[in-house]
Amino acid sequence: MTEWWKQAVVYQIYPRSFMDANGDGIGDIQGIISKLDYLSELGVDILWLSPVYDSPNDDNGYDIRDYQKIMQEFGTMEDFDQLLVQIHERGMRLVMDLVVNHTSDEHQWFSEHPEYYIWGDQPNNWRSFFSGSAWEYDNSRQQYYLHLFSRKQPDLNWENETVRNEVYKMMRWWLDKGVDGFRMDVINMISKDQNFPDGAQGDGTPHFLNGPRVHEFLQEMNREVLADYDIVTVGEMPGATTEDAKLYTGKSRKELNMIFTFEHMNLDQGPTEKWDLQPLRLTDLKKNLEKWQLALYEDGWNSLYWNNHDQPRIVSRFGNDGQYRKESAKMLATCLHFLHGTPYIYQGEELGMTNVAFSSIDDYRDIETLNMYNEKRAQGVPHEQLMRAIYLKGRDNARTPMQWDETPNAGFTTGKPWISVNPNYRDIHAQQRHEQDSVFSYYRQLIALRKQLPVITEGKFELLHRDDEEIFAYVRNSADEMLTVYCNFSETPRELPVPEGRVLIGNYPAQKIQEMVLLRPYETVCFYEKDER
Ligand code: ISL
Ligand code: CA
Repeated sequence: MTEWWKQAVVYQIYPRSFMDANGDGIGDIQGIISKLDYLSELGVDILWLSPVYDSPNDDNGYDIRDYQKIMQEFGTMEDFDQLLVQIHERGMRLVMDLVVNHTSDEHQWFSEHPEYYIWGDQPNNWRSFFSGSAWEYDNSRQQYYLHLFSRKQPDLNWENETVRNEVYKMMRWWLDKGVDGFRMDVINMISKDQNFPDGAQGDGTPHFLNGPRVHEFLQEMNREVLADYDIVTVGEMPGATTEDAKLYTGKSRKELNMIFTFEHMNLDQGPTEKWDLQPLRLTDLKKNLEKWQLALYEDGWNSLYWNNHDQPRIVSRFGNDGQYRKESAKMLATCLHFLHGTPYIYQGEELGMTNVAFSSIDDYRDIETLNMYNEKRAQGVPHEQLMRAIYLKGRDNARTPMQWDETPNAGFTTGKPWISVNPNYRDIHAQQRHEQDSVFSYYRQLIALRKQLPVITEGKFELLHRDDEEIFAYVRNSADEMLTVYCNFSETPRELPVPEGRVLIGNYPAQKIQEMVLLRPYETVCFYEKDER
């Protein structure tokens, strides 16, 4: 089987916020179908859909009630089948979200097969990712069940072989339908230390991240399911190191194709939690990405991302969403897309969409944000301080509706959207695709270049100017090609030596290069050379 996913670019759709076709304010499958031509125009190869399964939506579909039914608000299984055909007709592929660390408490399994879940007579001190204890008391059973996320997301007991076989059967059902792979939600949390020891300050993660049997389970899943299909797999893995990543993605290990690391996403937070804010130091980002680039070069594979439905918008985070919004959006895209690995684009990133700052907490919808706010308010933390953290880090930054045009509600819906649109939609929207110098057109070029120049997929990475706090510069080298990437992460103009080759792409009008390359605020410029021997 060819490793087609190595030359591919993935586009993530968060269906609830992508496009509403029937005016009820909620994105849906027909809405996605209506935008497939837009996605082909962008040039992406793989669409990853956040969950579209039947769910009571305590965590927007990451709490699944029925794995083989489509969420009513999103449409029907006929709509889904039509979507799959339409995607394939355009030469694209479809990756489904696989959420099997937990189900909804409304899944039939929870009432009919309690032994599929994790029970204890006494809770330990683990805290849930969504605030409060990770254990909930069940009156009828007179025991506590484990939920690493919301209390409506009980964790499945992967020690139980029947659970594993049920999951594998369900996966085969989707693959036999023709889907092209899975993004596996928190898949490195499925094996818990069976002694369930307390964690320091309630942090249970050392006892369930990359747990004792996780590799055994993934190898079994590979044998039982994945190996029979020509698909792509990516595991979402908070707390996975490069050493873990080699084990999860090394070829001979027969587990997954790639994983999502969180290390680069955690660099602008303090040691305790994501709400503990800290400015990014560019050298930390560079050194971290360098570590991943080098560790997975020979064996294993990187996924590359700045954004997803859980992260704030990158242009507001590592860029400048004011005066230099377009420049910094393009610069960040370049920096990421020319690394070694498979790039992921999150809906709206290709437009340079930004964070949002709603004035009232009532405008927020995310369970993580709301639980955190309520818990910390009760502890006496001031409202303003919490709102500041939410503006910078809250997950709803990524979940405001996709901005299609300048008509009311950004053309996302004719009704009342389930979450308000970002008020900047009149300036930032998808009609920019008709403009040559737009962020969209720039992403399209980056994606097209990946198909033309093998060095982008294959070249070896080397970091330049490693201690510079403003410039991210690197080279990609293969036997006969060389690509040099210069990125200015600051507003300060800088000069760098002229590399070999011709200018391949940049985000400012071409400069006349003499002694040095000038890097204006958030400028990126890349040089390419091919040895024609
Ligand atoms: O979002 C986070 C930090 O803000 C993480 O703690 C996040 O919850 C974690 O990365 C797991 O994410 C995945 O599983 C969750 C779901 O809420 C997320 O949307 C999903 O991406 C539970 O299924
Ligand atoms: Ca709808």
